[in-house]
Amino acid sequence: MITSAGALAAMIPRTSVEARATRPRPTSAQLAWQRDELAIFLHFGVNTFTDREWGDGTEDPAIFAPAKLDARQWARTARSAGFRAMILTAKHHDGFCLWPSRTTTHSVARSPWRGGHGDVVREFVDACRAEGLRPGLYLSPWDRNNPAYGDSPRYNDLYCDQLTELLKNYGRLAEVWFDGANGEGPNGRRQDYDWPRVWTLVRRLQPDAVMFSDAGPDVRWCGNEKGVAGDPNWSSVDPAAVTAPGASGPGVTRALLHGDPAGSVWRPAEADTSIRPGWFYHPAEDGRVRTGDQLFDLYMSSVGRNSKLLLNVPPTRDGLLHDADVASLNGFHDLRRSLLAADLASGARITWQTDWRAAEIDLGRSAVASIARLEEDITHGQVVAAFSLLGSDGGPWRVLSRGTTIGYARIARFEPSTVRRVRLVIDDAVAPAVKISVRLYAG
Ligand code: FUL
Repeated sequence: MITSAGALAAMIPRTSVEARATRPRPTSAQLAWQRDELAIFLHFGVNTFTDREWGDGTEDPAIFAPAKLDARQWARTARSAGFRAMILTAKHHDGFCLWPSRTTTHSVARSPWRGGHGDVVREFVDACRAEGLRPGLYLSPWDRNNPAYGDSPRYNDLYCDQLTELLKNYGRLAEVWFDGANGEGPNGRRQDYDWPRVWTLVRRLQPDAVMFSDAGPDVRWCGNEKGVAGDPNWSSVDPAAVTAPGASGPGVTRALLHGDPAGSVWRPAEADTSIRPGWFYHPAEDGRVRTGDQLFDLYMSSVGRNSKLLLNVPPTRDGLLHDADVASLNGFHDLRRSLLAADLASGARITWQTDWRAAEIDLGRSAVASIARLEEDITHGQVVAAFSLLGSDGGPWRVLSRGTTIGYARIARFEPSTVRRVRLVIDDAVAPAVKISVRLYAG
C-alpha cells in the first residue's frame, strides 16, 4: 500500500474503529493550546522590586515602579523567537494586583507607575494581540495580603470577583492558570477553595479558554518545574487521580507525569520552567540564564514529548526582558531553524506493510539523519504506546530510536546515521493508529 509522504493512513477493522471512537479526544481549545507549542510565562510584580520569590503581602505598593515598562518588547521578543502565547501573573501569592482591581487597594492603582492610572494586564493583552500572540492570565489562589483569605466563603466570593474582572474586561483569553501552591493567609488560616465554582465561572465567561491546574480541567501540570514531561506521556487521564490543585503524593506525581492510557478524560500536560533559577527577576541571576542549547534540550523534553513548553522569562525592574534572556531566546530560535531546517522525508515514497503496524519510507537517496519528528493525528485521540524507528543504507536494518508514546509530537534524537530507507514500527498501541506523520532531519 503506497500513500503520500508525511501521512500514513491505515485501514482498521470495525471493532477497532469502535474501540477508537470511545477514546477521549481534544476540544478545539485544547488543540489550539497544543499547537502553540511554545508559550512565554511572565512572573512580574512586587517581588521584582524586593528581590524575593514569594512576597508576604506586606509590600508597599509604592515600590512598584517599572520606569521603562514596555509590554510590546515582551511580545516582540516572544514572537520573533517563535512563541505563540504568553501568560502573565496578574496576581502572585503576595496578592498585589497588576490591574486596578475594585476588590482591593493592594494594586497598581496605589503605585507611582503611570501616576497610579496604569494597568499592566491591559498593556499585556494589547501587546499580545498586536503581535499575534494568544494571551493568558495567572491569578494566584493563595493570597497572603487579603484579610478575607482563610475565611473561605468570603474569599471565594472575592476570588471569583477578581476573576470576573479579568475574564470580562480584557477580551478573549487563551488560558487561565491556577497555581497549586497555597498556605496560610495574613490571619494564619488556610483557605478551602471552591474549584467547581471557579471552573464554571471561567467556562461561562471565556468558553474558548483552557484552564490549567494540577487537576485541569483542560490542561494538567506535568508534575515538575523542570520543563520535563513524562515518558510515556499520555494526554488522557483518570480524573479521579488528581482532583484539586495542590494535591500531593507519589500517585499524584505519577498521574501528572504520565497520564493514563486508559483514562477517560483528555487533559494534556503543560511543562513549565524558568529561563533563570528563579521565577521572578533577580539581578544576581543575570549570569545564570539558560543558553539557546539548553532551551533546545527543554524543547525536546517538552514539545518533543507530547507536551507544551511554558517558559518563564521574567521582566526586570525596568519592566523589560533582559538582554541576556533575549539573546538566549534568539539563539534557541536559530537553533531550531538550523537543526529542523529541511525535512529529508518530504516527498518520499511511503509503503505500509499489510498488517498496518509498520511503514517504510524510501528517501530515494542516502542522507544523514539525526532527528525524527513523529506525530499522531490527535484529533482522533492518542493511541501509540511504543514504536521503533529503524534505518538502512542498503545493508541490514539498524535501530535509530525506540520510544513509548507519540501523541501530538515525539521528537527523537539519535546518532547521526546515513539512511536511504527508514522503517517505523508501531510496537504497541491501545487502538490502531490512523495517521502518523514522519519528518526526518539532518540535525
Ligand atoms: C509555583 C509558585 O509558588 C511559584 O512562585 C511559581 O509561580 C510557579 C509557576 O508555581 O507553585
